[in-house]
Amino acid sequence: MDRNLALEFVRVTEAAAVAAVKWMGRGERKLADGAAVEAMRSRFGSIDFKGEVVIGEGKKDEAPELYVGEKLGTGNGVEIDVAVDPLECTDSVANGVPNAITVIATGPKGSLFKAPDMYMQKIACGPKAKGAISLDATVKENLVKVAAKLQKDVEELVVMVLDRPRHADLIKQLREAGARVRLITDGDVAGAIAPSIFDSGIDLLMGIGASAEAVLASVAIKCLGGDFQARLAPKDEAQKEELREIGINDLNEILTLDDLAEGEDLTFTATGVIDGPLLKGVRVTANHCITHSVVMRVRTGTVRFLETHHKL
Ligand code: VTB
Repeated sequence: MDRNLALEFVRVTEAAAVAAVKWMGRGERKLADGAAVEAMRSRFGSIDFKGEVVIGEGKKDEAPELYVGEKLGTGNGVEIDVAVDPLECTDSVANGVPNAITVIATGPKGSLFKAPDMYMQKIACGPKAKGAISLDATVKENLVKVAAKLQKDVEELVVMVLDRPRHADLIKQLREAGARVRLITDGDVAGAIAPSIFDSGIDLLMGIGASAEAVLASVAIKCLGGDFQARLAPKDEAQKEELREIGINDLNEILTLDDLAEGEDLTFTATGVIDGPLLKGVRVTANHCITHSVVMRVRTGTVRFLETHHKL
């Protein structure tokens, strides 16, 4: 892939973040998301590439823009698959709470797992604990193994978990084992990447979140050298049927980083909307709007943090 393409995509996530932040704290999740989607889509249109959305706002009949199957770019240039979350954490923006980002991951045709929209069980750790996590192990076993790799006591571990009733038992098990829990209202893309950021203060992410977020996070975690596992968690028979239709019969299968994002020709681009473990949010000064973004390329392992001052 043209290596400048990843840098082109930062203009797209920046535009979406600037558009979304105008809705911060206004209690309007749909309008915040709509603004991000529109900004993202219009910016994609000016980039020379032949893209197709494989993870997006939903199916064609559910989403007018950035739907799965939508073609992106001018149509000239390389053919790539695109996963987007124009606004990860729409509720956080509506409520003015931390952790919202705009995010894009790309890869060659067929490289990104075309995740049906459903829950996944997830576990993520950083590079030093690579190999120590398993969705087949108990919560305690994971903590003990990760602590050993990090040369810490279990009591020192900090585990990020989405604040949801479905996680009551997980949180109980984490606390009983001695670990500390950091609850987040939304945002398990940044949450899953956080353990791979050396100074995030987060050692693990555990719990159940959305499948699209798992694919997006996996590209960044792969680039940063961390580890991640996911397992599809269909909520009913209809979702199980959806999986059978695309040839997934083994619901116990653990999906690894390579299953979710194959190969090396992968990029991850994100811009902060509201401060989180990965990125600072948008700041507006008298003359500028300042955005904070990250651009990663798996092939080279390059991670670029960009602070951009947009003249108002
Ligand atoms: C998570 C979180 C997202 O969805 O994946 C979550 O990272 C899972 O769904 O920010 P529930 O809200 O049903 O728990 C979000 O909260 C929203 O996409």
